[in-house]
Amino acid sequence: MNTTLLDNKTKQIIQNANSIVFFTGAGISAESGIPTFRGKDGIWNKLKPEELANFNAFLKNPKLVWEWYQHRKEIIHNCQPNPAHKIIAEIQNKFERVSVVTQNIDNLHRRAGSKIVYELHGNIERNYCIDCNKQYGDNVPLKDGLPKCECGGLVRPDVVWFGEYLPQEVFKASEKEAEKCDVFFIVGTTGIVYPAASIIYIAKNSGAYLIEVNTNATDVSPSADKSFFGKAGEMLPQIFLEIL
Ligand code: BJW
Ligand code: ZN
Repeated sequence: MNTTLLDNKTKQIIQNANSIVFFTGAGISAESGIPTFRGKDGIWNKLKPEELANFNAFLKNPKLVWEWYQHRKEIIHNCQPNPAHKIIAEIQNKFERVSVVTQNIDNLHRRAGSKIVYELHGNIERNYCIDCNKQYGDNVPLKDGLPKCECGGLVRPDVVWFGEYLPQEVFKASEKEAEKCDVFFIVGTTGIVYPAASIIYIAKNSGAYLIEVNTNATDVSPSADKSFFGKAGEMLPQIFLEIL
């Protein structure tokens, strides 16, 4: 059976868009095999965020937090971008501007080929020393299992933990993208973590057409102009199949 997903209005709005922003969360990488944070398969059903994703937890037990990130990095390295990441990269030449504002630290948008990617919560591939700020990639020296800089300071993942500021330039640039876009997709996020989620409402208040793609309804759903409930890896390719 040949069913269409898009109503005429949504189709036209997307077709006529100059600038499209994809605001993404853990759900977009779920079909790649990376666990989400919340929900029934979320990693935080088993591990408490306050025990791991904050600076005090790292200072208290750096080995545990470091090993948790190493474990997640290993999972990520064994995963590939899925059709949702790929279609976003594929359409970047079909519109004047396509940008990705992601809360994810997994690098999958770049690996899929997206060129304009704003990482609000950092990137698991990078690390830095908490004392001298020296940047590290994968080459972090370990001393007794602890990630130690040459200055003796602890090295931590370059991600944003609770209570920490988001990278200000990345955040400001994301706000600008949201302000000037025509269509704003919200894909695979609960939209409850701030200030990242505020970008959604900046887009809304600037007049963008909001389209949500999620397996479930979220706090964001009432603000969306259109919601598609289903897997991002199936919904996004289908949407753009009907557009292009
Ligand atoms: C699918 C799918 C499929 C599944 N297809 N869909 C009250 C108390 C304490 C703090 C606060 C408070 N109120 C506000 C705060 C601030 C706090 C906050 O927002 N907390 C809320 C949780 C309440 N925010 C902060 O602390 C931020 N900083 C800050 O505010 O700085 C100012 C400040 C400075 C100094 C002092 C005080 C304030 C920083 C937030 C950093 C968040 N960091 C994390 C960890 C990153 C590193 C890591 O990965 O380890 O970022 S937390 C985690 O949540 C991660 C994510 O990016 C983020 C968002 O999660 P996301 O992406 O939405 O994932 P899920 O799992 O929630 O949702 C997945 C969705 O996908 C679901 O909807 C599914 O249905 C869907 N789905 N499969 C489509 N196949
Ligand atoms: Zn150092």
